[in-house]
Amino acid sequence: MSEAIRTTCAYCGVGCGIRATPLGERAMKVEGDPDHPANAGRLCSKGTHLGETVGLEGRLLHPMIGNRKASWDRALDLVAKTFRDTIARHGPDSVAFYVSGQLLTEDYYVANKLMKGFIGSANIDTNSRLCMSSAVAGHQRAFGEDVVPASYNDLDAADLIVLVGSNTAWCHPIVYQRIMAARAARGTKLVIIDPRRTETCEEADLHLPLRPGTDVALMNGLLAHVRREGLVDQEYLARHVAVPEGFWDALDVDHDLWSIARTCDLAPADLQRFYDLFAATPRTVTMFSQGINQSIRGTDQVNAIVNVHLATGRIGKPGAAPFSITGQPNAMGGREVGGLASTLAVHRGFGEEDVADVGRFWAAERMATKPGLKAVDLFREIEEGRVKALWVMATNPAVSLPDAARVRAALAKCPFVVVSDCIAETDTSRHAHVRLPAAGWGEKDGTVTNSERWISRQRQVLPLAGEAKPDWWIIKEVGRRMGWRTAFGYDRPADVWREYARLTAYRNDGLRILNLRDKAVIGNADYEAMEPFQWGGTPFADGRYSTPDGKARMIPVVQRQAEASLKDWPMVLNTGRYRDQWHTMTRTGLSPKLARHREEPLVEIHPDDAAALGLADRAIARVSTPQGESLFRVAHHPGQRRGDLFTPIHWTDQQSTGGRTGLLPRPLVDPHSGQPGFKMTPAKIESVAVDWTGFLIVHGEGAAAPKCLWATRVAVPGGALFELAGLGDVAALDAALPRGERMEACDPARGTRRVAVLRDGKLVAALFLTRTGELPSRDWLIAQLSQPQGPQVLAGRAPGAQADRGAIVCVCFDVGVRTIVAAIRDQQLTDVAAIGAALGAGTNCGSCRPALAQLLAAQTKEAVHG
Ligand SMILES: Nc1nc2c(c(=O)[nH]1)N[C@H]1C(S)=C(S)[C@@H](COP(=O)(O)OP(=O)(O)OC[C@H]3O[C@@H](n4cnc5c(=O)[nH]c(N)nc54)[C@H](O)[C@@H]3O)O[C@H]1N2
Ligand SMILES: Nc1nc2c(c(=O)[nH]1)N[C@H]1C(S)=C(S)[C@@H](COP(=O)(O)OP(=O)(O)OC[C@H]3O[C@@H](n4cnc5c(=O)[nH]c(N)nc54)[C@H](O)[C@@H]3O)O[C@H]1N2
Ligand code: SF4
Ligand SMILES: [Mo]
Repeated sequence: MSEAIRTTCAYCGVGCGIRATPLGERAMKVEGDPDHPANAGRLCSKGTHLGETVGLEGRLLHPMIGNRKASWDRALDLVAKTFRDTIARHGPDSVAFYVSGQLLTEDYYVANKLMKGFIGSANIDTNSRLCMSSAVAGHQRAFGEDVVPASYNDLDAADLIVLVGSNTAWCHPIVYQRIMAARAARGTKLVIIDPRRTETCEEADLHLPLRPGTDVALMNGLLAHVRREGLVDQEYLARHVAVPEGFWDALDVDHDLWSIARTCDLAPADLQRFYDLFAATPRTVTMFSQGINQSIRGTDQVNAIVNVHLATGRIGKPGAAPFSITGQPNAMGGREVGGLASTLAVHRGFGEEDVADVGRFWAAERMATKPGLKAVDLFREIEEGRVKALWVMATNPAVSLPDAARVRAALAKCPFVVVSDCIAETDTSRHAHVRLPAAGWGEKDGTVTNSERWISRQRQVLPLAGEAKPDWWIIKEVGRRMGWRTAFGYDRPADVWREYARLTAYRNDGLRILNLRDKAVIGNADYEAMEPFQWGGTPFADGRYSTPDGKARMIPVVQRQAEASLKDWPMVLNTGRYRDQWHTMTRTGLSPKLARHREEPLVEIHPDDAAALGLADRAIARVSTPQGESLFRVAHHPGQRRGDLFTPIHWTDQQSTGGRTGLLPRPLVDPHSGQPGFKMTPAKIESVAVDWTGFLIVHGEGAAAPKCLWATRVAVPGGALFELAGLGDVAALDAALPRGERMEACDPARGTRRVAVLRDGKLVAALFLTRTGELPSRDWLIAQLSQPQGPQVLAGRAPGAQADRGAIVCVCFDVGVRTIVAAIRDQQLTDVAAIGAALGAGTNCGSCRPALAQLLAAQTKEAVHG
């Protein structure tokens, strides 16, 4: 067997180190890297199952012009020529790149240089606009530079951790496990501020289910409280922080506990508990994520948090910091190179001196001199015809931008769309004139920066798929073909790295903390062997900030009136993530194991709201907003606030007839950052009548979805499972069945129909439908695919009773909810470790431990009350 290669996880901003061992051409063994500082060998469910996503299924293997295969030469020439012609005719601002925090730093650097130094426009924006830009703007306002002043070891050193708008247990599971370890070791207190009761709340000391959008009030109230308690660090403020006139006076009005509790719709006693805990605990880390950033007041919300830390001097010290945790594996790298339309490069803006310096360094032909279009504005300009050529790299805006229907219309109208992606068919690439096959994770080579500023190598483990090429190579080839052969003369990622590192050091008189001077002169072999390292150390430890006077800034922020719900839109829609899916599912959707945690896009609603609206659990419902509508499967969830709905962002036209969350949010953005407010959209929900429900299991790849009202696909071993619901005659579904020998059983009294299709005696498809509701477990039937079968397969279960495991909770060991509940009851298990000992659940990646704790709590409650 070959040796393990050290690389970094493809998914979230925790940035876990991985040891990957190639097993032939298209498979690998994946293990946590015990020597990586981010994870010390641990991996969550997504990282653990990365090996299931590196096959060729769905991959784009050749450049395509329209629907025809093309050579790289022809495709690249066409891209270069069309961009050149468009610029010649309509100017540099008539073209744009829309890129991604899933590019490597080297890719990002080359794209940014091409657009801002040679094309002469700053129309390069990234999906980080949807993700981190409010944190960026907040940091810039407060610190003078976009620096995250925290590290994971601050979590180990803290006595109180406050998670604001972060479902850490699902979205940053290894950080969550680190928090749990700190709690076990030293009793660190944990407070969660989130309108929903997520699994992250399961082990917390306190959960504050605040009214959505009231975080500024909550944090300002906290600041007023610490001031009343005499805990403002006057000395720190005097030496290191500029406080605008009138700042404190504004806090004296309406910031008493009762007013804040009313605004935030929280129990005053809970709020008091949090305020007292915070006041009493100097070592506090406040970690925040999309519940804060993805708001039309995101930047103010970030500054409300930072203000409290500055005022109490809880920054730049061990265990004390405001901590913006990043989403994508290289969102931070993108911020560093400057891949946002609102920054130039390497933490520089568009000041005259910055433009001149960077222009000189690049020997730029035509420098951008002003910020470019931010993502939401960019797509509006495309729709209105002002931007005429667009290159999308490593992101799926037809799904992930707000008002996705309009984004699709813009893409359809755009005269020239290029898409670089690993996957052939996405909702975005459907609109591409040219599709360029990009190297995927495991094939790419370069660097990424995680949430705590550690830069790690991603290394190539497998050969490139088909004719795929790395993104940096594709971009520099276009640059060369546009005429800039020297500026884009890179031969390898190390060439790009060295240039980028030199630029961070270029005329950096100490004002910018981002400075990679030490890594700028390394040879190719050293780059190959580069160990993870952290830039910036402990930022602001000396109290010096990256502003002209060296002082941080307190930013006055006020709670705006929470939007009253509108008459026709009585609910508030909140959107976000599932534990085992990644964004638009192009990779996690390939993993049968990951698919089992949540098989369908659900709309979660409080049971009382559901009862009032006549929405049964598992019914199909239509969620509508002023922007659009989509169907979802109803899930009653007592952890939802009354009046709030929650839907996942993952499902696309490729997987489902519904669950299209992207159609629902409004394209409204934060005025400072341009980040959309994805977490609060006025909405309504209504039940949709269906005549029957059912499912179809098909062997093999690429089975077409049956045509009906509701059809969602997930991968299962050897094939696909479709969950179905619809109206009228079910015979139409037969068109989706593969050819073969058919067996059927119908029970008109119960309204059931079961069809099995065999080929050479082996099961290739099973269709089960019912009008009354009862369906067998899918598990047994999935296991029968491509097995020899007879008519008994129509029973839908093994001869002799077979317990239904229920929804899969532990994907590593395939343990279902019913198995766990039965074990808790029958074996009187009382903690998560005991469940692990009995069933294995939770003992590998640990991602399901919060869910196990929840089941334990529910069972205990039942035992007491029932
Ligand atoms: N499994 C998984 N992990 C991921 C990803 C993934 O797709 N899947 N994506 C990665 C990426 S790119 C990102 S950006 C991160 C996102 O990570 P998170 O930010 O943790 O995830 P989200 O589910 O988007 O939203 C976080 C929480 O914000 C809450 N929230 C909504 N409105 C408010 C509010 O007004 N105030 C407060 N305080 N909270 C509110 C929501 O209820 C939700 O629980 O996850 C990363 N990790
Ligand atoms: N309603 C709502 N919308 C949201 C959010 C929300 O919470 N609510 N969250 C927002 C956030 S935080 C984010 S980060 C976005 C994410 O949204 P997207 O960026 O649109 O989602 P992905 O599925 O990650 O898209 C990445 C694409 O790049 C491809 N890809 C992967 N690796 C590579 C590579 O190395 N090179 C190339 N060229 N292609 C590659 C994948 O196949 C995939 O098609 O969604 C945003 N949209
Ligand atoms: S927490 Fe999970 S998804 Fe995130 S980097 Fe680590 S293994 Fe990957
Ligand atoms: Mo993100």
